[in-house]
Amino acid sequence: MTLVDARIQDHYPTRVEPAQGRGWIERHEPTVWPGVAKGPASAAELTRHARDGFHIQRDLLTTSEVSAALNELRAMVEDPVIRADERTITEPASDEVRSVFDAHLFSDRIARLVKEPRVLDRARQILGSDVYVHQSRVNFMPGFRGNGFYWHSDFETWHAEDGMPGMAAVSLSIGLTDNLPYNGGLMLMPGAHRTFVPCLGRTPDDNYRSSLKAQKVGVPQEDDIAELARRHGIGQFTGPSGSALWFDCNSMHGSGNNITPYPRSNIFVVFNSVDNALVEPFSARERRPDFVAARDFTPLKT
Ligand code: 6CS
Ligand code: FE
Repeated sequence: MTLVDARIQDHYPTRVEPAQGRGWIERHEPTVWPGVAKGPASAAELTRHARDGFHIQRDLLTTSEVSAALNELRAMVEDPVIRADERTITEPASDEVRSVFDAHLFSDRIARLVKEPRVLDRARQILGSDVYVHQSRVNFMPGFRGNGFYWHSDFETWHAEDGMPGMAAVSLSIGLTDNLPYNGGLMLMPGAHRTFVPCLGRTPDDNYRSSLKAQKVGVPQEDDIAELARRHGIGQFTGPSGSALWFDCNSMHGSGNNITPYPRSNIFVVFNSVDNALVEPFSARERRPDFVAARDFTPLKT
């Protein structure tokens, strides 16, 4: 039994038993919210974001910004203290670093970047409100041994395990290396963000300890994925380092393993609307730790 406040209705029941059925639920919320008229995103970009659930921002970072960030982050993960930190996640089959969470707290450079108008004002424009960082991470996706991420909706996890009430969050993935079709470039189904796909299976306690390595619970059934792909097709975020992908919290996305020599390292920051602050998990017995789901809802200011 999850201790969810009865006043907060669960519009997106998930982690259900097969007998409960898992009929798809149409999205209740807009993708691009009203409320913030001005910002760096063009009308065409916002139209594309609303239609597909994502849009690409070329050259968000300059070449020198990319190399400075990459050098700093690669040095960071060589630090034994960082490697021993619980916010550092290694690959399932090796001790290569897969992700480091709280990147905007570890790195002053990333802390500054998330508050710059070229980032913060675009997030506010999409969500139509003040925002805060729900989660940040650096995904290193190393060459040869970088494991991908199976198909999923981030919102499904954030709703079930973090108590995110509605779809009013947007993620930013900034390429620190080239994102290529063959080195684990993120795949997304354009338009699938308008459908919520409930998932089967109760959330195990401390699920994040395994799910951040390889997600097993909270992934859609294969026939759901096949039907979504039939309706929407599959696109992919590719581009030179410095390119950025903005994608809706309910985008259906995944990435393949990286067996090439070329790492696919990205900075990943999730902005949540301050009007969508977390409550208690809707389908888990306990909250996840703050480094995965922040509970400081103070609005970010430039
Ligand atoms: O559980 C989470 O919050 C993370 N898991 C995945 C696969 N994507 C979103 C998020 O970083
Ligand atoms: Fe994800």
